[in-house]
Amino acid sequence: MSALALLAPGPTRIMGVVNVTPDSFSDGGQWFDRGAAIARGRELAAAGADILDVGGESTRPGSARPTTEEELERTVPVVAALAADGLTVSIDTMRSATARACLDAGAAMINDVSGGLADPQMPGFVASVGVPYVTMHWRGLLTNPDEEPDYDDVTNEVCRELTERVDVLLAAGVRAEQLLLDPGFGFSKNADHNWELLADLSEVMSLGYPVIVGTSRKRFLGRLPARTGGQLDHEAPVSAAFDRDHATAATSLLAAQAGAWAVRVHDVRSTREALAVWEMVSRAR
Ligand code: PMM
Repeated sequence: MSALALLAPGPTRIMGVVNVTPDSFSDGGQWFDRGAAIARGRELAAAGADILDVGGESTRPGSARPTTEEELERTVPVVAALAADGLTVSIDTMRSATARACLDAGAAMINDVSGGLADPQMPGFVASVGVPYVTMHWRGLLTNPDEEPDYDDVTNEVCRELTERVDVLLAAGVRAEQLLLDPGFGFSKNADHNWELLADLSEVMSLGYPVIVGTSRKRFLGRLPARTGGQLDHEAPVSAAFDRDHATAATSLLAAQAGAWAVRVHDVRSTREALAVWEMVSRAR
């Protein structure tokens, strides 16, 4: 199968997250041990993940970046073990050196949250290897979690900035068929921005590339209106990351209905079941 056959149209794929990090947003430290990370990847595949997204660097605001050596040590053995099982593996990295080593170890695609901005070698490297490449909307490394992002119209600006990245990548020789876009939920966006983007996903789809949506366990899902004593309470407490899987299944279903190529989630089963409900309703029609 050619590397790009992965991008053929079809039902929304589920990308299961395998964070081999001590400090990720929502599952920091849980799968940091190599054996635990491999076991987690197998567990997500058994739960119905189509792709496993292995990452060795946390994108949490203010977290210290690992060295390339540390990132390689975390990711390469996990990618190699999961790929050897015949599973489809994506490498979540901003570094071309890590992407190269993980492709050599059996990864089938590259997921770059910086859209090629963090490593100037990345666009040329992606052109040379020809594999699918996720270009996420990114406005730089976040140092301060409380910094207020600034947009006049978040969807327009995300689409415009993604288009600028696409132009840079195409100019570097990347083929359009390799590209996937991701609006980057939670990256330099406050809760209102994230909800607006989710409402406007069709505009991101209309850019003409397969789209990945990663809302899983993100902070904006932790503050939902609750019903207390029959009243809607808009100041409901923020729930812990692990409590956000129900909301994630709902946002992932909305993303799938808007035409997302894939949804990136930590808890595969809840999203798999939400998508299966839609599938059954579609069949019944
Ligand atoms: N989010 C995180 C990490 N990688 N990749 C893509 N393509 N899209 C995302 O939204 C995204 C990502 C941060 O989440 P995590 O550290 O909790 O996995």
